[in-house]
Amino acid sequence: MERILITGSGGQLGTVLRKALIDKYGTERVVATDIRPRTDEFGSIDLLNAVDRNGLENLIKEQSITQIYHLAAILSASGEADPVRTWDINLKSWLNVLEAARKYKVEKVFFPSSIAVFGASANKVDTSQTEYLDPLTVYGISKAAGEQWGNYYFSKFGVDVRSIRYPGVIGHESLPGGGTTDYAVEIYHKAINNEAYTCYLSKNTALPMIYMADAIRATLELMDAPKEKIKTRTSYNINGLSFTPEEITRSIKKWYPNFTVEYQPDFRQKIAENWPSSIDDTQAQRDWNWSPHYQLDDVSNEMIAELRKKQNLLKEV
Ligand code: AKB
Repeated sequence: MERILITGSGGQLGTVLRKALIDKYGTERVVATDIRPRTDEFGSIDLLNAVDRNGLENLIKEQSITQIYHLAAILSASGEADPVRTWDINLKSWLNVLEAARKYKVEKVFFPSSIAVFGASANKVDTSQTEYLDPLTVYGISKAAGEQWGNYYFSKFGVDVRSIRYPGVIGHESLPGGGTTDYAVEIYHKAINNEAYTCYLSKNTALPMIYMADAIRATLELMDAPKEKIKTRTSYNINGLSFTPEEITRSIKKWYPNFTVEYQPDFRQKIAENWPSSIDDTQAQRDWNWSPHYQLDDVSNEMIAELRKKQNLLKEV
């Protein structure tokens, strides 16, 4: 009988993963938590600060948790405003989760890593699974260290840790916050409101991205894969799609020919320039059959249709 704990349930990925896990396991088996508690049509998101080790352990014990999805984190751009706090939130909470998983014999633990683990030395095109990691941001450092801690708890204590290095995630269900790849969601919101967009990256900066439906499917497929198939216990590269701000603009113009974008690169440009432009995910393909379904025009098509639907519903209210 699975009992699932999610931390960071109110975040961009957490919002959608929570719904997917509720669909899979039922509301009563999913314990959703966040630093900002709230109640919605799917039930309650309870207050949990994952940095509070006792609070986390008590919840795991009381709720007989069998799987943890630890999504609570501060992302690359906002993390730079307070590096020490970012390290504490991203890494201390992860160590708390790993320790609790070891002590209370949690069956599986999911850790979201990121393309932010790569830095200046990495080959930028088709960056490989085993590329050297020299991250530039404190978020990237915390994810690179977090991957190693996951691997350590797996090899030393047998904790079944599974992890994905997410590219930038694009979805219509929730808003990103504080990332370098957020522009790829913001741009659709501007387009459907017939507004111009000012992009904080330069027009030729290619980054790896993934559509939300693919990101959720990857997470569930990895967590469902037989244990012996999981050969990488740090974190898996996964590929979705790659594009530049200019290319996404061109795609959006197929629906909104008058849409305009201005480029005013800020500090996030440097972060993006040190990340890969595309990802090699051969190992995820081989170990657990990963393959993405959405390419750029598929993403635009669905984002625009879904955001328009939401907009029309709001107008009706
Ligand atoms: C960010 O931009 O910080 C995140 C990520 C790529 O991990 N979306």
